[in-house]
Amino acid sequence: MADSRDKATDQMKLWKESRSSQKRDVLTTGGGHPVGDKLNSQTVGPRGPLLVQDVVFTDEMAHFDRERIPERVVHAKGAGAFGYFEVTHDIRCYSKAKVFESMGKMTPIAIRFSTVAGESGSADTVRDPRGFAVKFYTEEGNWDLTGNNTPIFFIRDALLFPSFIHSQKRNPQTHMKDPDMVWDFWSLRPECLHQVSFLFSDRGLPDGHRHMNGYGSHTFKLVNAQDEAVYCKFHYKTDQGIKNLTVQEADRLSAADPDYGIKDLFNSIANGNFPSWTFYIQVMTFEQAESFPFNPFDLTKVWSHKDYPLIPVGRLVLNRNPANYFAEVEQLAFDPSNMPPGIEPSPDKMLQGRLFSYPDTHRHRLGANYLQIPVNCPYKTRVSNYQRDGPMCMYDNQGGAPNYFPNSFSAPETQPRFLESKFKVSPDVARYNSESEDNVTQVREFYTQVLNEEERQRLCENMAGALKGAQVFIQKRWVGQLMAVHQDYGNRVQNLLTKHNADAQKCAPVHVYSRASAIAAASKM
Ligand code: HDE
Repeated sequence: MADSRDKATDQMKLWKESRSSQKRDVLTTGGGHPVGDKLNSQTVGPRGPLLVQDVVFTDEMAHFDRERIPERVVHAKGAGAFGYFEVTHDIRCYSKAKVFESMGKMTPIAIRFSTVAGESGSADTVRDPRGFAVKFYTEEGNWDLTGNNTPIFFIRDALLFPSFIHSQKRNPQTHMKDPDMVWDFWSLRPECLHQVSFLFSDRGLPDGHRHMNGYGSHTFKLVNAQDEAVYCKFHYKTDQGIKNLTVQEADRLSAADPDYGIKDLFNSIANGNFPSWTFYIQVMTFEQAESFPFNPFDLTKVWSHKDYPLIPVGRLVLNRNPANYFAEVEQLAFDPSNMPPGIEPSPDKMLQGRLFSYPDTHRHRLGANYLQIPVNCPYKTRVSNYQRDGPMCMYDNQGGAPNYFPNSFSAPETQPRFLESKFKVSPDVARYNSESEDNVTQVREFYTQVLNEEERQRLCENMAGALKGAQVFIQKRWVGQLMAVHQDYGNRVQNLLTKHNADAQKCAPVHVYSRASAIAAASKM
């Protein structure tokens, strides 16, 4: 029986076998003092009480009391692994970034996959977008491509993100997931239509983390050695092939094997079956962006692959499991503002909002010196700056080097060749309303041209099955949004809902007490 266990399940056994010497280490306290007895606390007589002088006890308990750090406010459940990015095609005409510097160049990477709305202990196989974040450890600082498994997103203005996430997480009173909140928000913001349609299609339930694509999603800017810039999008396509779960299988796994995604990734790597993704870019010139039929920085829309073909760049390969989950995955901190020279942000309002949010959350979750944690540290370069001190400063704190700038003592200085590319802006500063910037054309194309008949039917069934939990006025508002996409889309979901609502009526209790009838009944008592 033991032979049929997989490597993730057998981790303890494999760890023991991997040790060069079978001799056991001496147990110590956190301070390194050898411990004589770890099973019995020091007490006055066999029945207690305990002694404050029992530092074996206090050292153990005080550390345990502080074991948890805040979980990520979104994307709390995840799996991580390490590997490399290899350049297979020359894109130096677009970007001077070191990571693309020469053919065959390999750059170490870390990747974390995640679900979005669930907590750290939630099931891996729920319908949710998947995070697909890649950290490249480059010689000019880390590059974090903190993407998802979809090329689009629910909203196009970062100001809405906290409310959007609140609506997807727990109700403030019941602490339960609340379909009214979920569908109320989506139906009030029609820019969600594209991402919600993607989410309720088959791709909303990927089969583990290896069988899905990743996307940088936003529009970025690439800058070459001549300081010429283009806009760009990043795509990483799975070499394992796309595989999705059926609703029934995903539900079964949620109960029977909630860590399905983590386990699949761990075992695949442990068995030497290294997952990989082919890495592409799409490129748009500034002139093309000027005459583009819609806002090229709108994260709720894609760029046509026909007009802006995928250009191959390289491949991402994962070949090492984390040696310790907390150290290397829980503390792994991605930040879209981690961009080395040659890669820059576009004006995308969502990307701009993220440039602030991520390092801000890391300072709260991991502390001001989170960039000194080994898995986050830009170890391919040497950090030289004027930042000093702060909690958990782990290195030499830059020793005796001056801690102010400018100075006269040969301490690090700025170099003009690393200046960001220049760009012109002219419009007025204002709060521009982006709610109705064509929310339907690309969704209509997705519904009528990307999906086949069976896929359309499954999308409508999945959507109606979730939407039925919301109040009828919210259902109606959402169906109204679908009608604006395509009558068939709206009608199908409405018909399925009508059936669900009628079935619910049949099952409803005969006496439904309203607040008024309850008060009337009470007054008769
Ligand atoms: Fe995130 N997001 N996000 N997000 N996101 C976080 O950062 C945020 C968005 C994504 O494996 C948080 O470290 C804002 C788009 C991934 O550790 C937080 C906005 C995309 C991960 C945060 C977005 C993502 C996060 C929570 C709107 C795909 C997990 C903990 C402007 C392109 C990374 C953390 C990992 C995590 C903020 C929208 C992907 C709070 C404000 C769009 C893959 O900072």
